[in-house]
Amino acid sequence: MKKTLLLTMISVLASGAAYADGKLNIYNWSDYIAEDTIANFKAETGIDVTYDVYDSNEVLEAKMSAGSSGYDLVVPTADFLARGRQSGVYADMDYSRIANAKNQNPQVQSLANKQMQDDKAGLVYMWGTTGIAYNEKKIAERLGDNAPTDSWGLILDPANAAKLADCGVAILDAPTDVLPNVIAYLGQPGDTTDAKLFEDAGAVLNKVRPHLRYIHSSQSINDMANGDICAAIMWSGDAFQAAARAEEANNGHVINYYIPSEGTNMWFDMMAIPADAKNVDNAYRFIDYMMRADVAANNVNYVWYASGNEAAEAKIDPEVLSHPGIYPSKETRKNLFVTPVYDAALDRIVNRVWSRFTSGS
Ligand code: N2P
Repeated sequence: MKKTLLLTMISVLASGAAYADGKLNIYNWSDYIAEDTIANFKAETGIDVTYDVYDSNEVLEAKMSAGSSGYDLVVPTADFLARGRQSGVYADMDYSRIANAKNQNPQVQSLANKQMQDDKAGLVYMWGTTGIAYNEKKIAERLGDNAPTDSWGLILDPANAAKLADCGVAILDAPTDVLPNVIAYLGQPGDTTDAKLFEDAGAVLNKVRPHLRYIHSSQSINDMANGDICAAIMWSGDAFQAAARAEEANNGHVINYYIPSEGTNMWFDMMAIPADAKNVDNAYRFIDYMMRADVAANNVNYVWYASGNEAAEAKIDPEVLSHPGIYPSKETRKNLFVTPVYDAALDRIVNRVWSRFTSGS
């Protein structure tokens, strides 16, 4: 009895740090944080972190709308956060509790706030674009010098998709990141809310559908790096992570990413606190930690997405900071649009068009 008590006391003391400050449950995008960030945070604070990942706003939204997710910190894209805020799923962000919020880039944050029409929803973690990643050699072999590696047409023109089918074409399973860009490809404004244009975009995708290897949002990083697919609609940083993995593996695959000249959406992923979060103090401690310039820079240097954090820039690799695909030039930014938050009626149409496309019916 005595011995058990002693042993219990010793183990409580030994793991004291881990229990003293409680828990924190995080739900973030896959491939979206440096490898050592969570371990460093645990070591510094003693907070016991559970870190889960998703690759779809729809999956996150379903979990959040159902309630009692158990998560204290999640990272929805701004349009999804805005809809969640309207239905009371997310708490107000109290910036007075985040000393390092001063590090935020005011322009980027205000673009996101403007999109959400809300300045208490959360802080931009990373932002990026949606574009096309491709395997230089495999595309040249199949499309020659005429490969339109500046256009959505590389994948959205069925004649091209058919020629690339054997080396593998993939599209993100992300309706709100794909449909607006198909609309831009059709020469229409990507920030439209016109239901008819979404139906038109669906028709374009349905023609390409037979030539696709898959529609998935996180599988393409490794597949592109290994040469198992050759062209994919991807998010910027994921494409660069694929390029980096191919380079590290020294497997001869050169992966490029471009922002199509017809334009693309610029999106913002937001650190947000669910209204029913149990470990709110720890969520704020984590956000404040993530907003430290050195921590934010370490994350960017690993994931190759642009940071919402301006103070981090001094510590970001010059190669990343000057990369036109990550921090687009003024010229390219002219082609970027921010989609409005869709209302329930348009959201239904978007989902209907999308499920017709993904199910191939
Ligand atoms: C990270 C994908 C995050 C971008 N792998 C989606 N907004």
